[in-house]
Amino acid sequence: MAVSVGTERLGLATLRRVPAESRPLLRPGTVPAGVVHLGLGAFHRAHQAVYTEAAIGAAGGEWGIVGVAPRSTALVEALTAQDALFSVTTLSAEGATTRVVGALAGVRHAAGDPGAVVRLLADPAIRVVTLTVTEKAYQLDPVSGVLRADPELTLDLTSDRPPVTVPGLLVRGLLARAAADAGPVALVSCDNLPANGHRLRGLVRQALALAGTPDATLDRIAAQVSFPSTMVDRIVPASTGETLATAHARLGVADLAAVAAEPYTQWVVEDDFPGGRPAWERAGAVLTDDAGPWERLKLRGLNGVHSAVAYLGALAGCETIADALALPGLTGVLRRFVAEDVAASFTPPDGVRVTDYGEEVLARFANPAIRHRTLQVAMDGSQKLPQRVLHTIGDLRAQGRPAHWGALVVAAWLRFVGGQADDGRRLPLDDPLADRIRAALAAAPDTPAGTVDALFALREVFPAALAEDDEVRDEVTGWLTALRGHGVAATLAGAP
Ligand code: CS2
Repeated sequence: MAVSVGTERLGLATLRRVPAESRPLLRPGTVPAGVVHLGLGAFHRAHQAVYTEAAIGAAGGEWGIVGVAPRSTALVEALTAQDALFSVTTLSAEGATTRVVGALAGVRHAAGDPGAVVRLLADPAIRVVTLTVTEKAYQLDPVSGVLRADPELTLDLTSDRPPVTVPGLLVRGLLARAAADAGPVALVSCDNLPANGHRLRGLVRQALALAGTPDATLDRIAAQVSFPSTMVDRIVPASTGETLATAHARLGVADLAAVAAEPYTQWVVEDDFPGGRPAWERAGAVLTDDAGPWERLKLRGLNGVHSAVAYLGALAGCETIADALALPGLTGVLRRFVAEDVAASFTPPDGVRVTDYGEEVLARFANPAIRHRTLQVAMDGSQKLPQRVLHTIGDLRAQGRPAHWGALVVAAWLRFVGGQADDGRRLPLDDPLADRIRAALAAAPDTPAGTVDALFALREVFPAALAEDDEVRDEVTGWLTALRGHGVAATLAGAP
C-alpha cells in the first residue's frame, strides 16, 4: 500500500488514537528483551509474538522479543518507523478483530548488520532464541539430515566475513556466547519440520564442527544450549494490500507491518529451557515433554492435507485454498486420505481422534475470509513433501498397507512441477530444487512412468525404500496418468 505524505503511521505517539480494544496488552517499549526471534515473517508476528505478549501480560518477566529479519529490508524499515508495533487482524466468516501487539522490544536486519545480531545472541539477557526461517533455511538434506554443501554456508563457517546464512549466524552467535560465558539458552525451532528441535541440534552440531570448533568449546556449548521441539499452528497468509487497508481502516492509522490470520492457534512446546522462558502456558500453549505426536498430527493431518489442496487446486485453476475446497469431490477424497492413510500411519496424542482433527482442519481451510493462495502453500514442495506426505506413505508401507490417497498427493506434486495447469496456463515453480527438477523432467520421456522415474530419483526428496517400492510407483503412476489424461476435476469425480 502506498502511504501518502501526511498519513499517520502506527507508533508510540499515535497509539492513543487507536481504538481501546485494539491496543496492546503491554505498555510497548517497557519490557526488556529476553528473546531473540530469527525470521520476522507474518507467521511469527501472528503466532509466537502474540503468545509471548499474552504470557508477559499474564505473568510478567523480561521477555520482550528482538525480531531479526534475515533479508527483508522493507519490513525492518516499516517496524522501525512504527516503534516495533504491528497489528494482527483475526479473520473469520463472522467478521474481523484487529489488535496491536507490543511484544517486540526491537528489530534488527541480519543482512544489513550481522555483527549486531551476533552480539545480541551473545547477550546474557537473551535466554531464548526462536526461529521461523522456513524449511529450506535449515540447509539439511530432508532424508539424511546431513548439512548441504553450500558455498555461502561454507564461507560463513570458514572465513571471518559477516555471516549471511541462518546456520552461520547461529554458529557465530553461539561461539561469541561461549566466549562471553553468557549462560544457558534455548534454541527453539518453530518451523514445520518433524523433530524440529532435534534437527536444529543436528544442524548446529554439524555447523560448529565445520567451523573447526575445538572440543572444549563444543562441550561447553552442548552443556549450555537446549533444543526443545515444538508444534506450531495458525494459518497466516502472506500480507497483501488488502491486509494493510483493513488494518488501516480498523486502527485509524497506517500499519505497514500488518498481518491477518485465522482465529485458530495452537503451540505445543517441549519444556526444556535452561535459562527460563515466558509463561506461554498462561497464553494457552501446551508445555510437554514430547512434542513428537503433536508434530506428526499437524504435519500429516494439516500440512499434508494443505499441500494436497494446494497442488490439486492449483492444477484445477483455483486461486485460493478455500476456492479449491469447493471442487466437487475434493473434500470426500481428503476425508479418505485422512481416515485411511494419515490416521493409520502413526499414534496420535492421547485423547485426539485424527479424523476429528481432520474435520476441524477442513473447516479451517474453508474459512472464506482467509484468502490463502494455493501457490503460496505449493511453493518449496521438495522441502515439504517428505514430512507432510512421504512419511505417511513410508509408515503405511512399513506396515504392509497401501497408501492410495498419499500416492494421489505425490502424483499431484509431480504434475504441478511440470508447470502446466489443466487449462494449459503456466504454473510457477518456486522451489530450491527447481533447476534440478526441470533438468530431470527435460531428460525424461514425457510419459507418466517417465516422470515418476525421473523425479523419484531425487534422493533428497524420495528415500530409496519408497522410490523402489513397486506398489507405490504403480499407484503414483496410475494417478498421474489420470491427472494428465483427464485433469483434476474428472480424476476427483472418478476417484474410487
Ligand atoms: C502451509 C503452512 O504454506 C504452507 O505450506 O501449509 O504455512 C500452514 O498454513 C501452517 O503450517 C498452519 O499452521
